[in-house]
Order: sequence, then structure tokens, then C-alpha cells
Amino acid sequence: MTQLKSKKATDWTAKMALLYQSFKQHGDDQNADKLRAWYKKLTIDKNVMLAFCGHFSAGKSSLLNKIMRSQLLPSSPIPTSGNLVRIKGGAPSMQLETRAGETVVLPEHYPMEKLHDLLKDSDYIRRIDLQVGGSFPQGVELFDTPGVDSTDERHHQSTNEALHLADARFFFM
Ligand SMILES: Nc1nc2c(ncn2[C@@H]2O[C@H](COP(=O)(O)OP(=O)(O)OP(=O)(O)O)[C@@H](O)[C@H]2O)c(=O)[nH]1
Ligand SMILES: [Mg+2]
Repeated sequence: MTQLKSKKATDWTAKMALLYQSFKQHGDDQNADKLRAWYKKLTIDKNVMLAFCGHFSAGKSSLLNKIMRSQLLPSSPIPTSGNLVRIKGGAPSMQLETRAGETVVLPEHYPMEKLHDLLKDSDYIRRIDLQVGGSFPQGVELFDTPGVDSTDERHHQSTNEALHLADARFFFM
């Protein structure tokens, strides 16, 4: 985050930096992280971000699978998706971030069943980034999120972590 030299700075990046510093000073790491992610979206990624959120078993992951023409995301009639998934186009790759803050790159040709286990895991995994090839449009990022009415509190947390980044949110019910 940009370091401020003067509090009189008026551009929006400087204002964001001030806010970030304020969150940090008050120990509000959660909002500081959200702000940092938003800053990255606006200045580096610049992707259009669309979030699929809503009730569990409403068909979010199934529709995303249709869009990707794959079965990458697990789907079943019980609460299934356990963490935030960010999907974008590019050379195929999979990367996850644990709740402890570690980043793990999954090997090429990672087995689908094992990937599904990771995508259901809300205990250790905070977020999974999938880069998919084929005709997936560049400059677009789709978010799959856990059901907001699931009884697992971490499911709500994962969804809330992403919604502020989305340019549009599709609510499934
Ligand atoms: N009949 C019918 N069933 C569907 C449709 N879309 C999804 N399903 C089924 O509904 C169930 C739930 O679908 P998911 O895609 O896992 O729903 P989700 O919203 O991702 O659920 P969570 O990950 O738990 O939040 C699965 O058994 C799907 O096969 C649909 O359009 N029609
Ligand atoms: Mg799902």
C-alpha cells in the first residue's frame, strides 16, 4: 500500500492508504485485507468480477460448471462449497490460500476428486484460485461462494470476504 508523505494528499489512492493505515493501527486486519484486495483489483488486476452467491444447493457451482464446460466444482444436494473460489481465464493452474495465510500451488493434472475435497474444505482453506483455459474470457473473474444460509459460520465469512470486490452479484435462491 502506498506510503503517505502528506496528509494533504487528495487522490483516491492516498485516501485508501490513509484508511488502510487507520485499520492497521486499530488492529482491524480483516478490513485492512479487504481494502488491500480492492486496491489490487482497481490498480493491478482490473478484471470485471462477478460473484455467484445465495442459498446453499441453489445451483451456483452447477451453473459455473456449465459456463466452464467442466466439472471442476463439486455440486450436491447438501451444503457443498466450503470456501471462496475465484475463476479466471489463462494457462490452466490451481492455487490455494490456507486460513493460516500460506499459498500452495497445486500440481498440474491434480486429481478431480482431491480438488473437490479441497473445494469443500472450510476448516483449513480460505480461498482457491482456478485459472481455466479454453474459451473462458480474459479480463473476467467469476466467484463461487458457499451458501449464505449454511450453518457453518466460515461459509458466511468466505462469502463476505469477496462480495465487496464484485462489480455485480448474482443471488441464487
Ligand atoms: N433440477 C435441477 N437441479 C439442479 C440445477 N442446478 C443444480 N441442481 C442440483 O442442485 C444441487 C445443488 O447444486 P450446487 O451446484 O451444488 O448448488 P450450490 O448453490 O453450489 O450449493 P452450495 O455449494 O452448497 O452453496 C445438485 O444436486 C445439483 O445437481 C437445475 O438447474 N435443475
Ligand atoms: Mg457450490
